[in-house]
Parts: sequence; structure tokens; C-alpha cells
Amino acid sequence: MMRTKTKRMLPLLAATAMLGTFGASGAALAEGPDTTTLEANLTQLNDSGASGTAWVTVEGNEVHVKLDSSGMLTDSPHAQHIHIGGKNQCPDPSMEGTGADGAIRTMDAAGDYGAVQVSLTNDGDTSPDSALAVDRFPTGDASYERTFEVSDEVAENLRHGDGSAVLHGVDHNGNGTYDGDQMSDLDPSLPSEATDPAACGVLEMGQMEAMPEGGAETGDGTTAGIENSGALLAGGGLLTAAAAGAFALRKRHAQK
Ligand SMILES: [Cu+2]
Repeated sequence: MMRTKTKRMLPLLAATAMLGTFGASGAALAEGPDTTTLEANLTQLNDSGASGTAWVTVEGNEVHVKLDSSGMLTDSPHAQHIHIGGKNQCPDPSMEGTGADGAIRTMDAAGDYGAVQVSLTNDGDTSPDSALAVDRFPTGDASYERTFEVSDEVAENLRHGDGSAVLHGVDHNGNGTYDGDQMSDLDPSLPSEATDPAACGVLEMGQMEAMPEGGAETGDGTTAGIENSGALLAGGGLLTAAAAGAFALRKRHAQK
């Protein structure tokens, strides 16, 4: 379990209050009385076939995220974020976007889900600066879990129930890789497929019981960042390689 010394020494009074709020199973997860829990059911955008579930807890500036996804393009990196702002909602999946054949591109839905406020990276920085740090995002379907710190503003937004979990990367033409002639509206060096939203779910105030068993066992982001720094360096060339591969396969797209 991820427990700090402070939590172990929780006064009996607080422990009793915790039991009252969450019941026995909630207390077993060592969440304090000031913990906000959120859950999002992610459904597909762009006919991606992707779906997922996100569980988020916020205590002070510490955020714990668990995010399971399925139906994502295999072996390809998927940027994943918490967007905050706009109407704090996901776009209508049938909205007409600026992408090929009306595909929804990331900025098309900014008025719905706002801007990237948290980058759900595997390691290192989680700020909007890492929104497209492709070498630090999961590939294919993922069972993601991490604990990290956010700014006061982001923590407050999440505590108010504002925010949406968004998964990116859609293989519109079904050829198994990110390609196509249209470039990303976030980074003109990437195909739009690499950044188009694949699934979105609004974070809603949830119940602690919804967190799967073992949910809090592996989320110590404070050491994960250090342990994985070697892997981070090793993965530095991945984005470039992936982009090169995508361009090399463009001709296959043209033959479609
Ligand atoms: Cu995003």
C-alpha cells in the first residue's frame, strides 16, 4: 500500500470519520477525509472503437490516476490528458470536425473540453508542456496508474468536478499506423491521426468503492520518475522513429 508516515499516524478521530464517509472498503484504501474521488467513463470519438475508464483521486495537490483503455491502435503511442475548461464536457461524437471526412481534431472540441491541463505521462513532467511527449505515453491499450503533483489551480478545478479524460491517436484509415496527408492541429510534424481524440469521458464525482482492488499499490510517482529516467532517455528517439515510419507508409494510404 502507498502509505506515508503521516497517514499511518492518522488520529483515531479522523479514521473514524473516514469509516463514516466511505465505509470499510474505502478506509482500506487509506484515503483521507479530504480526498475527492472522480470517475470517467470514456467513450469513442471519431468511430475509433476506443473506450476506457478513469479513476482520479485528489488530496491536496496530490493526484492519483488510474486509467484503463481498450480498442486503442496497437503498438502506437497514445497521448492522454486531463482537459479542463470550455464547457467541461466531451464533444458530440457526431460533430463535424475539420479533419478528413469531418473527423474531429483536438482543437475542434476545445470549446467542449477546454485545454490540456494534465499530461498523463508514464514518467517525468505531467504539465501541459508534455502534452505531446509521445515517447512517455502508453502504447496500445493501457492499464495506466500514477501519482503526481498538480498546481493549486488544477487541484481546485478537479475538486470542483471540472475536467475530462481524453485519449488521443486514431487510425482513421485502418492501416495500422498513424499517417495521412493532413497534419496535426497541435504539432505540424505529426500526422493528424496521431493526435486526433479517440475517446473522452467527463470526470464525475465518484464513489471510492469504484476503484478496483489494488488501485493504490503502484502509484508512487515520486520514485517512479527517478527509476524510469533511464528508460526515458532510451525512449528519446521513439517519436522521431514513429514519425518517420508514419511518413514512409503514406503511400499505402494513397492506395486505399
Ligand atoms: Cu488531450
